[in-house]
Amino acid sequence: MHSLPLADIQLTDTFWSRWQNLLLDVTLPTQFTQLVETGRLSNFEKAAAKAGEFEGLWFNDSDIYKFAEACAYALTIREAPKVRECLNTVIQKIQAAQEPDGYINTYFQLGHPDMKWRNLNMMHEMYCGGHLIEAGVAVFECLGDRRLLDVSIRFADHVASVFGPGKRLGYCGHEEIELALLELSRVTGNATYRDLARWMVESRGSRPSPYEAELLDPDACSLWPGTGSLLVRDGHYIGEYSQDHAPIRDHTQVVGHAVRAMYFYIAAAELADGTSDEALEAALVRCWDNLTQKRMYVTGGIGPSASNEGFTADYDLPNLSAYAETCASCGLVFWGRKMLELTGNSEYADIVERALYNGVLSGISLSGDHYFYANPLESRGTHKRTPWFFCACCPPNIARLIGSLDRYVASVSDDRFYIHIPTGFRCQTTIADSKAGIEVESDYPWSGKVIIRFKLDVPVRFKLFLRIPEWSENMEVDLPGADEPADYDNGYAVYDRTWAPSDVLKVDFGMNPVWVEANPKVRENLGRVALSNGPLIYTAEECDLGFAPQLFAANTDATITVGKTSGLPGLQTLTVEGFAEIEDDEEALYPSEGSIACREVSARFVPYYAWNNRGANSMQVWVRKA
Ligand code: FUB
Ligand code: ZN
Repeated sequence: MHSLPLADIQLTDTFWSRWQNLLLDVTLPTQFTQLVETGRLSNFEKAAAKAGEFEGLWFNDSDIYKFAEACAYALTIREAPKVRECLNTVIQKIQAAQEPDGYINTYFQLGHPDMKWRNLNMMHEMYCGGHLIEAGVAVFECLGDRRLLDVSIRFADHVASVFGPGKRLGYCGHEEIELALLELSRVTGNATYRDLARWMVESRGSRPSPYEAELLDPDACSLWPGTGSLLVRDGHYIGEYSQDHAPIRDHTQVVGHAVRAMYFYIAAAELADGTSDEALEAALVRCWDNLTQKRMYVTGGIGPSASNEGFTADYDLPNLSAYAETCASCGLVFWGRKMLELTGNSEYADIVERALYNGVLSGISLSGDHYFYANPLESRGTHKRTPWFFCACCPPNIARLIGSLDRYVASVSDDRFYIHIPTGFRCQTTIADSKAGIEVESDYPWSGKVIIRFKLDVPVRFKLFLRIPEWSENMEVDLPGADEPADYDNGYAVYDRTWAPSDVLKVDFGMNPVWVEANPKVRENLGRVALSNGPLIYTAEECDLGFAPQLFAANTDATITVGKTSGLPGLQTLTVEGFAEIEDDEEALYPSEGSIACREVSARFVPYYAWNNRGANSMQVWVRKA
């Protein structure tokens, strides 16, 4: 199965179209201002002029590329002259900065021209180049503009002239180029890029690692003095930080830097797709299962630790100190889509949905111009979204994901049409060699009621695969004229029939608020519960409760009421019953048991993604159970 080209599908629901409109009107214009004001764009001007000092972090070029990619996607949603102008400016600056041999990386061009490709593990040259390629492909496919694609091809050819079988053994410490080369190969039809990507994926983890030599090279290490600290343990090279600990087929767990790991596995899944490489697919499934069954927050956040921006141990999921980088959840969504395409199994779509509606979306403010880098599940009031970061990987990552959301809701394959996320959309595509229009009307994620309308010129026989969400306990279907029940396949309800031109399928997934518990091995959450409703995880904020949510204990037997709050228009809230300790300034530090007074309270919970939009205040996802 594959996603529809972005031009063939439009999100029409009030939930995501709001984010996509914000993307065009607020998010991208304000990001462009940041790219200019922080010197990211002028680094390209300086590189073109071969004069001036590089400003910022050594991988800042990637922010420009991800921004360009997001603009390309956004412009398929609708025309926006300001965004088109920003994109055009960016493309021109990139073109001008590329060296005649195809090399482009303004950090090295401006400050270290003699040190190119010397510290592959930490210096991100191929990582930045990978984002360039993704942008080149997006601008070409979405807008028919080849300029960045040509820059990308020249860069990829340059990389292929230095690295590869019979040449130098080397691959980037931060994966990204592998998946980008695969995209480039798909678009250009040039198998060289695919072969290079495969070689990079397969070479990682072999011994000796090319990074071991880099660690012995003082000049290479001087580029980033912390290079060894993340790769070496007890004096031995480990490589986990960069997933260089073992060859891919021997991977059993997700380790190291979370974003690196996600991008690596995306490429590996793409390589496994369409082949019968069972060992590769098995390794991917093992790592996915380890991640989603033992190392993922209930929000779809991943990578609990700030020190390596990544993974620690099974069930280690601290709430207050959770790193759960926005980029890592974006990466999980990207990888989940590839696993879904590889296996056809709805459990991947379940995780994509979980991450999208929770851990990813919390990364951006409701106003579309403030961001979280880390996405904790508890706050004592010290967290606050900001308009930008010195290390600003997350804002353009979430922008490119919001711009390309349409890729995650539906897919097509020969005589099958898949609906993975039943948000409102309309599309025009070809199914079973016939033109088909399909429209979904829903109020997702606020309601599980969905209407699917078929717009066909003539009756067409095809299979509709409708994902049954993991949270749906009681699905009701109304399909006039259908006398046979649906088949079930890999978590999808399958309707195999000749569809009439104006058929209508109505579904109610039965969305109800539910309390969930964590595996007791997640020690942090013992005796705690989290509130969910359909795809959304809810959270308690002090501004709703009038007291810190840490004082609250939920009565999980009591009725939960669906409502609204004027502070967060358009959102559904859930009001639950429970108890709260009364804080008393006179109370001793250690009073005798039973002497702290409690009162019965109602507590309004809001969707997790929407927390921290009414000022900084205490927040808690996993509340105590009364
Ligand atoms: O290193 C490039 C990006 O910056 C990573 O993906 C993020 O984790 C941040 O370190
Ligand atoms: Zn990030």
